[in-house]
Formats: sequence, C-alpha cells, structure tokens
Amino acid sequence: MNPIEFSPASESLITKAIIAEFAQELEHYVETEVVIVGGGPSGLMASKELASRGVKVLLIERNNYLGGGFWLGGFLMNKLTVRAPAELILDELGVPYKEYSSGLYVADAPHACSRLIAATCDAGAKILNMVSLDDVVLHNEKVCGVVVNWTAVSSLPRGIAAIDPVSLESKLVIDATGHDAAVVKKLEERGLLKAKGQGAMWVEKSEDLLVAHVSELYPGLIVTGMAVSTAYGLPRMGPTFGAMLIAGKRAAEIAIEKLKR
Ligand code: 48H
Repeated sequence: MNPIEFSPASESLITKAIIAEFAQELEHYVETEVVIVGGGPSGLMASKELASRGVKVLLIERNNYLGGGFWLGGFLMNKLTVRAPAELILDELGVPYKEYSSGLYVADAPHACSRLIAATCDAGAKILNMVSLDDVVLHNEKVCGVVVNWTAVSSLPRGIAAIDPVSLESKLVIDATGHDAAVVKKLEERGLLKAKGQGAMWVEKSEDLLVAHVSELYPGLIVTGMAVSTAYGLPRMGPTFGAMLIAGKRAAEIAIEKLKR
C-alpha cells in the first residue's frame, strides 16, 4: 500500500478555520425566519421540511448529539415503531422497516435517526448544538426569538459562571423540546399561558390527538412533538414515533402559512 500523505496545515490554521467559519455562520443566523428549539424527531422533521422549502431555519439543541429520544425505541432497546401512515415518512427518508402486524412497523432506531439527521443537514437547516434555551424574546405580546447560552455555561451554578446569554431573533419559534416543553414553560412562568401537563398513556388516542393539536399556542410560538402533549394535557403514546414525525411536518406547514402573511 502506498503511504498516505495529508496536505500540510499548522495548528493555528486549523483553529482559524473553525473560528472564522463558525463566527460567520452564527452572525448570519442571529436573525432567522424560524428558530426550532430541540433536535429530537419532531424538531428535526420540522427543520428539514422548512429548510427544504427555502426557509431560513436554525435548530438549537442542548446536547452535543441530535436525535433526542429517536436513538432508542424504548426500554433501552434500539428498535423503534411507527403506526400507519407514518411509514410513508420512513419511505421518504429511505429507512428500511418491517411490518410487524397490520399497520405497525418496526425499524432500526440508529438507522432511522441518522437518516433523519442527514436529511435535515442536506436540506440546509443550520444547527447549533451544546446550546440551551435560557429565555424567549417577547415584543408586544409576541415571541420574536430566543435567548440562549452554551449548555456548559447554563449547567454551572450562577455563583461560578455569571455569564449573560445572547439573543437570536426570529419571526417564529417552534418548541420541539419534548416532554419538557421548555419554551412553553418560559411563557407559563410569566403567567402568559397555562400548560395542562402530559396525560397518561393511551396509545390509540394519543397520536391522532397530538397531530391535531400542533398549533401556534401563543403569538409567534408553535408547539410540536411531545411538547404538544405537555401543553394541551394529551395522553402519551410510549415508544412509537409516527406522531413525532408527522407533527414536525405539520409544524413546518403552519410556520410556512404564518410566514406568508
Ligand atoms: C435546547 C433542549 C432543551 C432546551 C430539551 O425528547 P425529544 O425526542 O422530543 P420529540 O417531541 O421530538 O420526541 C419525543 C419522543 O422522543 C418521545 O419522548 C416520545 C414519543 N415519548 C412518548 C412517551 O409516552 O413518553 O427531543 C427533544 C430535544 C432533545 O434533544 C433535548 O436535548 C432538546 O430537545 N432540549 N434543547 N434547550 N432547554 N430542552
């Protein structure tokens, strides 16, 4: 085998490449059309749909990895399920699956999750990981952006890291933070709305209800994924993900309608 010779580069050149590209991109995304908070299945799906339709979208994720609960099916077992008609989204993403029983499909969670992440990046959505929601920007009773900090900073006690966050402006914000409904909670803390809290398990009812409730919960704030259950008090569905994928698409459709007005 011929020896492989990498092109020359100094240590400082590598550092400069990272700083220059990151700073330029961040500056560009300080004002966007849509900020999506949470990179689980619903947030990724919403980001992919919006970006593929030419919307300027920024996805914020507090972890270093994307995917949220989509890497595992449930109970630490990495097979995920979707119920019809959500297998059509697996088709769109090119995820192989098996029909376990009529209308119930099983796929490898790592395969499905990595395909969804790749599709989101390919569509042109920009991602800020290791960044946590700190607050919302509110102008005249409308959500106009998010206040964020590095997750490493927000996880430290204020006595050690009293470092102010920064703001990112957007026409719309989508809360895709799962059970936490972190953006919704910021409005609740101020008495602007009241989240009902997630209901108990009832698979048969849960997914249809969740998709039907994806909506603009407060001016400028759309909720999707499990945040919808928390906001509206809907039953949970356990480890089945069809509603997350379809709710992400639905959130993107609502956002596009709002952006047109
Ligand atoms: C930045 C944040 C913050 C924050 C959270 O939990 P997720 O996978 O959310 P969904 O709604 O897309 O999917 C829910 C699904 O995974 C699930 O849990 C189901 C179907 N449960 C049913 C049941 O009955 O239990 O992803 C949310 C993402 C995660 O990656 C978080 O790290 C991120 O949001 N996140 N990012 N700032 N404050 N809070």
